[in-house]
This record gives sequence, structure tokens and C-alpha cells, in this order.
Amino acid sequence: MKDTILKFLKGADYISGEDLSKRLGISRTAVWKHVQSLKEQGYDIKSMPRKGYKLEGIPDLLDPVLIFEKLNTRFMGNKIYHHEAITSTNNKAKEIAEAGAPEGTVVLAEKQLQGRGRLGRTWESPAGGIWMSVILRPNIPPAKAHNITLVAACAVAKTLRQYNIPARIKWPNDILLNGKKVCGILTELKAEMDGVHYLVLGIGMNVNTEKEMYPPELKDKVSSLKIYTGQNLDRVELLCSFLKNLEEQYEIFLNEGVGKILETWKQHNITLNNHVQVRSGNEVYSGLAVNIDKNGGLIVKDENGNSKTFYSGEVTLQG
Ligand code: BT5
Repeated sequence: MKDTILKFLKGADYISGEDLSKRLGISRTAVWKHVQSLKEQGYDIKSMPRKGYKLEGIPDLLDPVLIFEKLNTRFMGNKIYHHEAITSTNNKAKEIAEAGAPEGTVVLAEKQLQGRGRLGRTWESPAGGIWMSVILRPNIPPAKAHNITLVAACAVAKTLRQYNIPARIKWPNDILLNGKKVCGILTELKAEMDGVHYLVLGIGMNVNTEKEMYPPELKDKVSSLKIYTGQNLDRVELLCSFLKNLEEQYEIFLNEGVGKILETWKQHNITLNNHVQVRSGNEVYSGLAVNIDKNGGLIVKDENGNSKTFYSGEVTLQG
């Protein structure tokens, strides 16, 4: 109902309470209540006796009504769940994926109270970022599911390039800006031996967040698009561009295989040809990141000329 009221308000200069109540088949008091709740969410709605309501300003919210006006995808984001605050969008996405939510369903939150990184790490999610999860149901063997992280990283990098923001991908799941982390990806999977039930692609992007919003130990390690550009970005527009790029990269992956994705990944990465330290389980391995193999593994060559390929781990760029 709230969404429909907003659509009417957006399509008119003034619209009377009576007119709205007739069009929506609800009482004028009910209209008034919905308008109050929109105002509480930050919509600037003016009321004038005899003229009715007028929408004067839109809040900086990832409101699905605002997103659907700009979204130009085939299926990515066809269904959107938006929360003011939530523990973790990945948790919610898993819950609705279990209940059968279709591919392309998106869960968004203005804030996460228990945002998660990999291996139980915390993901700081203050207001102003884009904290989202996308449900995917690819018909691929589980062993290839980690490639979706590369697909998402390419989509993020391509989107930021469209904004002239030179973000670079650090294997496997970080997006860096001037060497600082601006976005992280957490891919979670429900699968059986021979097939993927669903995959939850969690993406956290520091958009309009400020340095002061992060804990002291992270302040010098994180960046945001606002810190980089010096201005607030339209998060709805950014999200729509990202979903479009994600759909494109995902379809390339499904139709043409990971090869094409790796080409894009190489164009946007900051890992290859760098000296790196890889932590994987208990192992710490140092060397030159020489290539990424056809399965998305990172090939590192040590000073003795021995090579090792990693499929998961933590990379520190050295020098
Ligand atoms: C990640 O983990 O980079 C994956 C982050 C995924 C977050 C999204 S938000 C939507 C969805 N819902 C969730 O609950 N999660 C996903 P990892 O590589 O483990 O990096 C975690 C580390 O990054 C932390 O230990 C911190 O050092 C650092 N960190 C925490 N919050 C950060 C932030 N907002 N920006 C940059 N770095 C951060």
C-alpha cells in the first residue's frame, strides 16, 4: 500500500486525501496513517488544506519503489526485500532461499547489526553503505561455485569504472581503492555432491560512509566511495548499475564459462605480478602472484621457482 501511495504522489503535483482514498479503496484516515509512516521514513510530504499531499523530497534510502523506477535488468533484482536494520542480509537471504525465493531475489539493509565477513569475521555495516545479498540458483557443479565470487568482483569493478572510480580486485574477494578495502564479497552455498541448491552472494560496499564510522583498527584500512570522491553518491542509481553488470557477468559465466570472466578479472585486478603472502588454513606462503588458473585459483611462485595454486585464502600485497 505504501508503495502505491508513493507512486501516486510521484505522479502528481498535489493529490487529495479523498482522491487517494478512492483510488486505493481505503479510508482517508488510513491514507493519512500511511502518509505519516512515509514521513517517518524520511519522505518529505507537504499537506495543504483543500489541495492534499505533495511529495517534496525523497530520502536517501534503498527503497524498492525508487529502485524499480531505475532498474533495467531481466531478472536480477526482480524481487527486493528492504530492511531498515537487520542482523545480516545473508542470513535473511538464506532463509528466503530455503523457502523457495527465485533467482535474482535481493535482500538489502540500511544497516546490519551483525554483518559477517569470511570465517566468522565481522563486517562493519553502518548507514550509508550498500549491504546486500543476491540469491542465485546456477546449474553448475558445487566445485565451480567459488567462481561466482570472481563474477561479482568483476561486476563491482566494472560498475565503479563507469563512475570513473579506479577500483581494483584483490584475490579472491576484496575490492580496493588506493590500496584500501572499499568492498567485500561473501559467497555462501547450499549444495549436494552433484548440484547447487542455491547460492547467496553477499556484497558489502562502503558508499556514503565516513572514516569516523569505522572502529579505530580499521580506519586506515578502509575506504569508501565518499572518502574517495569527496561527495555522496546516489546509492539507488549505483545499485541499479551494479545489478545490471552483475546480471551481464553472470550470464557470460553461465553461457560462455569462466574464461571470459577471467579476462575481465585480469583487466581489473591488482594481485597478479605482485609479491604476495597467502594465508590458507595453517599455511603461509610467499612469492610472486603469477597467474590465475582456469578454475579461478591463484598461482604463486616462490623464490625457488616452485609454484602453488590456492583456491581459498587471504592475500596480503607486499610492496
Ligand atoms: C569480506 O570478508 O570481505 C566479506 C564481506 C561481505 C559483507 C556483506 S554485506 C552484505 C552481506 N551480509 C553479510 O553479513 N555479509 C555480506 P573478509 O574477507 O573476511 O573481510 C573481513 C575483514 O574486512 C574484517 O575482518 C575487517 O578487517 C575488514 N572489514 C570489516 N568491515 C569492513 C568494511 N565495512 N569495509 C572494509 N573492510 C572491512
